Amino acid sequence: MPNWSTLRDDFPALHQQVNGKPLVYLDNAATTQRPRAVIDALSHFYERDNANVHRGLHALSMRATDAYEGARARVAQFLNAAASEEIIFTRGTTESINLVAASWGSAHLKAGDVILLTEMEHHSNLVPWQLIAQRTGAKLRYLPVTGDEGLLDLAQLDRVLTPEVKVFAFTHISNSLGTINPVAELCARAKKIGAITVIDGAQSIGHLPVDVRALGCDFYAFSGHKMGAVTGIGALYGRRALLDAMPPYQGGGGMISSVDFFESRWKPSPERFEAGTPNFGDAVTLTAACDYLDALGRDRIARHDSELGRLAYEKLSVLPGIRLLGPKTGPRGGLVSFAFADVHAHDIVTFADEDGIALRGGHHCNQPLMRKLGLTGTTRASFYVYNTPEEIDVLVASLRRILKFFSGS
Ligand code: 7TS
Repeated sequence: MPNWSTLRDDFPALHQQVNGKPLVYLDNAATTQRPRAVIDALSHFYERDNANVHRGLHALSMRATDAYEGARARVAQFLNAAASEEIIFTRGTTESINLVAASWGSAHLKAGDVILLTEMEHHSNLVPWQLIAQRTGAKLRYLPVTGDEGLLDLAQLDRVLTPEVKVFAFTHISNSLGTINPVAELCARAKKIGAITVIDGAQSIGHLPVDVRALGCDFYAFSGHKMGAVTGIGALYGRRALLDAMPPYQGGGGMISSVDFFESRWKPSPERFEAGTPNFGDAVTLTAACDYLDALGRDRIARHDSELGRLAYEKLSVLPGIRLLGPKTGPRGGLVSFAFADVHAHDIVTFADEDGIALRGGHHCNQPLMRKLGLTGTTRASFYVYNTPEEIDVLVASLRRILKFFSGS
């Protein structure tokens, strides 16, 4: 049973030195570390249960199928979905959003329609919509971001959310600003004009309690590797009625009810959207990750991450010449993004690595937002359950050393 006081012991990768210093892992928005329970779940599956799912009548295939479908039920419960059939396994957030854009978009979008996004979207919630817009003739429109404070400009919502909008897709938590968006309100506003909503949950899934029915969204996309599960597995939640009316995204084995030489008929969701051998081995790690996070308590995780985000913002704000992005007050996720006029983000990341600190520097797949803010990129420190206030002090001391070096003093 995980326990907050011994939490770091659950994550083997944290216990190492980097460049002779204890690792300070602050790149959790890119990927989190995995708890032992997740690594064990993966080994256990391959050591005992490995066989292809939904095909065999032998014991291992049945165990593997139970583990795979068990993971689906666990994810449905984790998100408070109405049914397991509303969970489609994918490679992660990117594939989930591509699935909605390609499948729902090809069936419903046409010239004259509008796809509404926000200026803070990750390329994963931007490029798939550009692709379907090009194919269907629908137009893209953006809800603006206020500036460095990184809030959605809700005063503009009525102007952009017009009846031509058929889909409104937005991130729950910004990966480069730390903003927590009022997603339930955005869903309610979209519903009023009959638009469907897609939430990019890459940065919220492991950090906040997520209840898709309370949020009122139509789709919610996430990646397992950002919540302690392994890479290569994630999911798309979709409302049953919408999924049942969507065409397949890919064709192949497992998704058909019957096939003729010239045409085929599809199974309902979720099989319809899971052509080919699914990633059953990695799916079992979602069960272990959901169990781990629920045992810690997702409200408590949210408080912990948000407190670290705020503390980091405060402690970094005294550094000379720092430009901090994201909300100054109000809800903030567990990450902080910053820039210095005279020191490139890549230099900061490289120098911090000498102190054992893992950061990320660059545009964070938010190029249009960075351009709007007049930046080429930022340095980002992002936190998770195992990070501590002391690690923020290590970060601040390292940044002081780096600034001193670059100022030549
Ligand atoms: N959406 C958001 C908001 C993200 O932060 C990311 C990944 C994705 C989508 C894509 O997730 P994937 O698992 O399909 O790749 N964000 C980051 C990041 O901030 N640094 O590395 C990956």
